[in-house]
Amino acid sequence: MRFLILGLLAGLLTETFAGAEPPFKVYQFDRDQIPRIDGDAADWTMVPESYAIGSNELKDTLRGTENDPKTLDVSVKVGWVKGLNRLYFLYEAYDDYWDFGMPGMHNDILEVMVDGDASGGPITAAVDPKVKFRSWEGHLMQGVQAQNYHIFTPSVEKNWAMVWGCQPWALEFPWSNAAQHFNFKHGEPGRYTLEFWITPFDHAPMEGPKKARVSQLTEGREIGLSWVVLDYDDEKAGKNGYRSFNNLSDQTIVHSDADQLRRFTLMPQEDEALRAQWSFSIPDPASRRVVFKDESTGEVEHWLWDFGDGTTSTNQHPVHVYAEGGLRYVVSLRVGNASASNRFSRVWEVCLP
Ligand SMILES: [Ca+2]
Ligand SMILES: [Ca+2]
Ligand SMILES: [Ca+2]
Repeated sequence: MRFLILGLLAGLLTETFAGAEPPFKVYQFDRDQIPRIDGDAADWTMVPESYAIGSNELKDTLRGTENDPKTLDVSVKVGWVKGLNRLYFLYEAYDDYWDFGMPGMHNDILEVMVDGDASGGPITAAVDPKVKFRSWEGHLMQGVQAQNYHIFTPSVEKNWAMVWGCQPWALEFPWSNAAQHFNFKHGEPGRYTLEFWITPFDHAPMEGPKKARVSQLTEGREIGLSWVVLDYDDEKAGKNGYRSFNNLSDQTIVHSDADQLRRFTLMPQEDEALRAQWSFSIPDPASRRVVFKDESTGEVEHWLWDFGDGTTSTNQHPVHVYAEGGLRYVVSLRVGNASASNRFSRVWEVCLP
């Protein structure tokens, strides 16, 4: 009995501890700074080093060993863009033996698992005792509510990744895109750069993207995400012959179980510039009542709305009733603080009967 209680307590403590780990950060790119997927990392230099996740965070959970940067040294940065449901990645790696001479799974691999709504649960059938792993039923559930990408690093004479499940369409544009840069040959040491984006799905069935539900990425939200670097260093080692299993999670089963993913926060922009922005709605056109919503960014201290009918407001989110109908209102919002100001207008968008 005492052992049972101790066991339960240890379980609780472990769970609390895992849950208490601070989340990693996903960098928010401005919409005019979206990375170009070309294998050139120059458009990531603005991302602070506090966003980089290095080899020191990885452990070989199969062998219980620390990563040796002389044989493999990697860095990953993850980004997002408000309004796009995509996760952007920059993967920079040194390997003393790049292994990509075979057409199948034997290849240096970055394995990325993503659970866009952080629901947890199975990624593959390996964790569901009700479903036979190598069965058609198992195949149809894999990758549906959280996805696992085996990304071939480098990919030569094969598709850029394998998505472990029934949704190979997720490897196609515009659901994903990838570009790599390297100049080593098979078996050589060297540096490798990969840029890619993937789309996280709450539901990604075999039927294809029309039946899929894309995860909605919003500022401040936490997602489930993790990766494992499978370091193959010799083609003679054969199937599953990787030298190390470099895991960002402390659980090997993370490849199949979204409960074991790390938490990542979709961050607001760093040092956000002062920029006026707003939206509006007209719930009942006949009343000519317009609901304005301030969406400006930066340190706003004051607002000045010009409704285009000769009236103004200094409220942040004003509601304005137009005396006359019209199709040609120009509405603007000027925002400001002690050192800067910015204006944003919408021309002939507010239309009333
Ligand atoms: Ca680029
Ligand atoms: Ca999910
Ligand atoms: Ca290798």
